[in-house]
Amino acid sequence: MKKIITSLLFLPIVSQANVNLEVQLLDLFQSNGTLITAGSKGILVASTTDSVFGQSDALLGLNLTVGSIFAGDDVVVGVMSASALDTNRGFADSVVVPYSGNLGEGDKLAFYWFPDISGSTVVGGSSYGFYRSDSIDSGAGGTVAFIAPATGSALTLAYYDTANGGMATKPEFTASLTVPVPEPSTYALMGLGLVVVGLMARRKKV
Ligand SMILES: [Ca+2]
Repeated sequence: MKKIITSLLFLPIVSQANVNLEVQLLDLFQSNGTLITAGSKGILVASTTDSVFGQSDALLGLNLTVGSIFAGDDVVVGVMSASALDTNRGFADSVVVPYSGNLGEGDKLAFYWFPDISGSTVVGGSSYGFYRSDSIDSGAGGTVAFIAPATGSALTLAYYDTANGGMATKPEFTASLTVPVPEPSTYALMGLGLVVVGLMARRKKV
């Protein structure tokens, strides 16, 4: 009983374990160098146990919703749609991130954008861009890092390309990476896996 009361007392503190992350990434480009279209998707991701972010086929099939996990420990903490911002095009949104489990202060953050995707799943053949920095002049004054801030605080990640007075160059802001299309052998393996799971489920029933 004492334990339950103690946990109840701690509940309000847990609910305050939020951070506000404001993202302003202006002038992001498609793989062909033209500006991204309005409505294309971007995600803010936290790597919760290591400093490595999943790339390439780790993104295949990823659901672009808050809480999705890929590459073992990378968690989607914000989902955004690109919009027209003055004469630029990019992402401007603020997200509230509750810290819990492995997700917390000091986690590295990164931003991915998917110019070809307007739905909610990453499919093979999609191009994407990846951006993060541990120390860069945002163009808005001061140096900011893509690192999850202390509980209860706010962080603005405002990054512009050099054309807008920022420090990011066009190649950094271009979706030059590609999610590979799964090979037929991968599908075969996946099918085999399903058959095995099906057989195991069947055996359990008997
Ligand atoms: Ca990771």
